Amino acid sequence: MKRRNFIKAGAVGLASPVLLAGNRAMKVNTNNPIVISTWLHGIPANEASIEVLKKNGSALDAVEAGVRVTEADAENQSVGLGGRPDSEGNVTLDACIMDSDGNAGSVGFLQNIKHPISVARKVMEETDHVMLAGKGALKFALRKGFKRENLLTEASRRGWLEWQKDNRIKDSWGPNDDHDTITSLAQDNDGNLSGACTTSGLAYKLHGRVGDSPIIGAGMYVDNEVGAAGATGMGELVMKTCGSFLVVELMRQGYSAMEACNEAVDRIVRQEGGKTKLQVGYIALGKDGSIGYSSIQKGFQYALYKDGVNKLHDVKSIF
Ligand code: SD4
Repeated sequence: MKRRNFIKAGAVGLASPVLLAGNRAMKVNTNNPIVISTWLHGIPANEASIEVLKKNGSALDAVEAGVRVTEADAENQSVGLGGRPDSEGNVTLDACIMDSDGNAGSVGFLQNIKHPISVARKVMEETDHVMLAGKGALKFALRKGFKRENLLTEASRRGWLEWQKDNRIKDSWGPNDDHDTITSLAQDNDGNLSGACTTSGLAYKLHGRVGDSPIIGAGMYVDNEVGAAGATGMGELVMKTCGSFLVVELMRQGYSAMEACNEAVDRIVRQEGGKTKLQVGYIALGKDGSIGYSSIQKGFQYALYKDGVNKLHDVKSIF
């Protein structure tokens, strides 16, 4: 553990290490790996993460392995291969990753690469930058050995053609519910936290639109002293409230993971004038192993692996 403000378990005679986060002591959850991911596809993603964690792997390796399962799933139409295209028929992907040392990498508006999360990790580990976008991100990925692929499946192409019939003439790129980003947060045996977020973004978005998912602090954020948080849903609302950073920072100020998620959702609703038809969901994982979740609308689900069980849970929405 790198941080200086860890009090070693032995030194204070406690069963778990204790960390000073801000001005309060927080018990650190160790030797009890946890993974929390958004939506139903979080279940198989968590399985892959667990394999890593059971072998004493890092939270970083775990979240990457987990979301890669979703990215590679052609049936899943909101992440990676098979993602729904933008209004012009291009599958454009956003992803970010963050480790327990505060390192971060991300890619936005990346095309033709099935695993944007792994490109984001390369940005984090092999460059001095945090974010690469568009053609530059693609060029970087190809240079790093990623394969150029067509990501538009027949099912997603057909959906896009259908959408065009009804919406193109109306210039309506508006919100729709056909989007389910995966955000995954993990804590490893050492108690370290990491997170990953990857998506094809809003279906039929304007060409060039980038959402919250590749933006550190919006789509996902990790502060290894306090906790981690991630978002799904209408990215514009998340970006305008720095959502994931807000959740983690509230935890630093003493909110529980749950209270922090609720407040971040509430913040959006207040910013929207007290009501909205749009959906945003948050998940959070505290350094002490606590979890939080909240969403504006009903329907949001999260997959939690804890104490040896990997299970899907429904979230009670605020509306
Ligand atoms: C976006 N937040 O691009 C993503 C979409 C999403 O569940 O999360 N869908 O705005």
